[in-house]
Formats: sequence, C-alpha cells, structure tokens
Amino acid sequence: LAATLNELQSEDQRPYIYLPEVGNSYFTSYSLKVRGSELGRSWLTNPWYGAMGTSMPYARVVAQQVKKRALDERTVVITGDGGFHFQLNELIHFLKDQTAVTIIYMRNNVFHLGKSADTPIYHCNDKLFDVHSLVAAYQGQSKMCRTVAEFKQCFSDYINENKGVKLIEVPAVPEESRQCNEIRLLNLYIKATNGMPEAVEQWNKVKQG
Ligand SMILES: Cc1ncc(C[n+]2csc(CCOP(=O)(O)OP(=O)(O)O)c2C)c(N)n1
Ligand SMILES: [Mg+2]
Repeated sequence: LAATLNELQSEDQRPYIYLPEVGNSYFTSYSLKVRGSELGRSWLTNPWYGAMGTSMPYARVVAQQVKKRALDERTVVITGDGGFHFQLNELIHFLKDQTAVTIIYMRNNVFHLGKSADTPIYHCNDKLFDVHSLVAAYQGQSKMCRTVAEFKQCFSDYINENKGVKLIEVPAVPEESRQCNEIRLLNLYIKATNGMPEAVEQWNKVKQG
C-alpha cells in the first residue's frame, strides 16, 4: 500500500495529509514519503502510547482546516476495520461541515495487530457488514478495490473530486506473506520476546544485519 501511495503522491503536486490509525495501517505508514503541508504536518497519528481512536477526529480537524484556509491539499485516513468502527460517530461531521476526506479501509474482519490467539474477542467485524451502505448514509461514495490498478484509479478519482466522504475498501489478508516489512519485523520481535526458539534465532540475525 505504501509503495502505491508513494507512486501516486510523487505524480501529484497536491500534498496528502495522512492520518494512519493504530493497527497494520500505522506500521505500513512508516514507509510513506510525504510532501510538506501548509498545516505543518503531513503524517499525523496518535503519539500517546499508540492508543487507537484518533485518526477520525484528527482527520475531521485537518479537513476543516484545509477547507478554512482553502488549501489545495488532501486529507487521507488509513485505517483498519476495527479502529474505524469505533470512531464512526465522527463521520457525521464531514457531512455537516461539507469537508472532504478519503478513507482507505483495510478490511480483514479482525483486530489483527497484536492478536495473540484465534478467540472471538478479536472478531471486530462481520463478513456481512456492508460498509458501502454506511458511507451512502453520509452521502459519500465508496468502492471495493481488489487490485493495485483499481486502487490507483479509484484513489485518483476521489482525490481529484475532493468532495465529502470517500472510502476505498481494500481486502487485507492477514497472512505473513502479504504484509509489509515493518509488520513482519514487529511480529518477529514479538515472537522472539515470547521466547519462540526459531524467532529468537531469526531476530538475532536481523539485529546483526
Ligand atoms: C484504545 C486501544 N485499544 C486497544 C489497542 C490494542 N490494539 C492495537 S492495534 C489493535 C488492532 C487494530 O485492529 P484494526 O483496526 O482492525 O487494524 P488491523 O490490525 O486489523 O490492521 C489493537 C486492539 C490500542 N492500541 N488502543
Ligand atoms: Mg482489522
């Protein structure tokens, strides 16, 4: 995802102000290359011990400021499904304020980051949940994108239109082989800290470079 966004941002002079939520999105966002924003920050996330729950309120204020100062910049939220769902109360403000936001919704139906078992407590979503009906209620637009090409087209369309709530649903497979390097390293570190012999060996190799 970061590589794709970097490509899109490099071809676009308008700065994207990224609001990554804590979860896989947060770690993915470490690889983002940003342009300078007039607001002074183009990557803004929660510094308070990594607590989830700030991307939407932050995005709301960023979008308000972008509008108020008439900046040619874009507000982009990158979020997991769990993190997004408990901040849905914020969505109404984009409609009330007539502000614009593009939300990248990384859907895996689970609280994945930090998950340490396959128990129901991690099941934060349901396969039948229709996020598109939700966005429609806020007079927004949304699309599910399965390929990089689809994503690029949809993201560019939404960024160009720059109106109201736009959401791109990206199916995220919670498998090691599909994850960014930062997440792979984090999971390896957690396993090594938990004393798994194979992970300890691999982690020591990583540390030695
Ligand atoms: C308030 C709060 N509760 C719990 C956590 C622990 N936590 C960190 S990431 C995460 C899962 C996030 O799930 P989701 O938003 O679906 O993103 P994913 O990891 O699946 O990409 C949890 C529960 C936290 N950081 N902050
Ligand atoms: Mg999730």
